[in-house]
Amino acid sequence: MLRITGAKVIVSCPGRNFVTLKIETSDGVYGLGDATLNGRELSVVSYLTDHVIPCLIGRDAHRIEDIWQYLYKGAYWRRGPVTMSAIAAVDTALWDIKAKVAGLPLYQLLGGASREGVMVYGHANGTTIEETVEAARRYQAEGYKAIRLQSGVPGLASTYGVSNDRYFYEPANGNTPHENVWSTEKYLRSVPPLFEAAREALGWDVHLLHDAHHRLTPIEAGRLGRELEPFRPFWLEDATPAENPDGFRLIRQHTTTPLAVGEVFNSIWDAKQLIEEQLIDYIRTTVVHAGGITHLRRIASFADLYQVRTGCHGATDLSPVCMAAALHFGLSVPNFGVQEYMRHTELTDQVFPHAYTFENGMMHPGDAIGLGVEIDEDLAAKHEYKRAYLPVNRLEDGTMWSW
Ligand code: GCO
Ligand code: MG
Repeated sequence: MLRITGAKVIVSCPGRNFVTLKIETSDGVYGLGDATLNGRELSVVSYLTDHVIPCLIGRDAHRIEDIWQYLYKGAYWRRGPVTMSAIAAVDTALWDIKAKVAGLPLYQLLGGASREGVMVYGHANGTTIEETVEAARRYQAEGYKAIRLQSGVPGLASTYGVSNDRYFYEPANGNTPHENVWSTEKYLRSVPPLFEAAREALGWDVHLLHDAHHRLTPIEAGRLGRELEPFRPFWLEDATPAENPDGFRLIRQHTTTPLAVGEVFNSIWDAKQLIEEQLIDYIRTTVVHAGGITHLRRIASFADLYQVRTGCHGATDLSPVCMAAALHFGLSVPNFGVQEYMRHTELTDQVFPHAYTFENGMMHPGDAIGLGVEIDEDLAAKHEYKRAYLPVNRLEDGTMWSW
């Protein structure tokens, strides 16, 4: 038995907030798990410190599945982003520990490599089509095989996915939530010309992606998907809010553009109908928000029955600990599709030194034992938590809308 002797939650803001769980064991091996829930970080800190950690001390760190079930079923109150992020952090840290004890990189415990590397997509954005296409050219020159395109919408002051910095996009930045203005009509006019210009400039040997960020109705999404078909997008993401999965059936009736969804899902139950009715092509659940490696593997196995592939969320609010876990998962899982990769800042990478690498559009988790990611606790302690909210959206007449 490998006893869990301690666990602590490390909150740090090296440019943005991250919550990291560190679990320690009787033989000195420790493991890390990401528990960051953007804009709601301290709820997970409290859930872990006040409720989860007291139940962990003394348990056998090797019993990953049993601990997962204990935390999931044992809470009585099931699912939800706070609970599932906390469970995810425990699960990730326990896999890190098990792999370290085995003396293997984690992916070897998950069945070994199913491919040579993990294809990632980067984010090209700009305030105009020309700027976005220019940014995409730079990604292509850096070897990216898949690029997400987000461009400013004429007539709107700010747009999701568009930042001043060409490399880093960080939406969480207000001490209170920023209010953005949204117009679906203006947006819908702006996307097809972006894809047309991008295909002309970049050719056909690169995958192009787009995120509608939950803002369309199903019929609007159907139209956008259909208008993008000539440009062969890799996927249209979060076309419509997914609380009502039936909406995706309506989108499917109108377009063959592949659909991706699920970055805000936290369990297999959120995805079940979408997967078994083949209403989506890519499932975007990721390690930190969907119950860790254990639960993500369950979702992927289920999705594989329906030829749905993985496309894990990988924005900057998922820490390098989550990124490492996602890469071990992505390298090993049979039905891998693509992995999102938004680079972290240099300071974040200093706080979380890691073994994973990027080369020629592909990433690899590296062959360090465990997850292959560390935390520099002294440096982390120098960067205190700073409250930061995601923005909210209103229509031009003031009506609240999905951001
Ligand atoms: C993406 C996502 C992010 C989210 C962010 C929220 O596709 O990368 O939509 O940009 O908005 O992760 O915390
Ligand atoms: Mg998204």
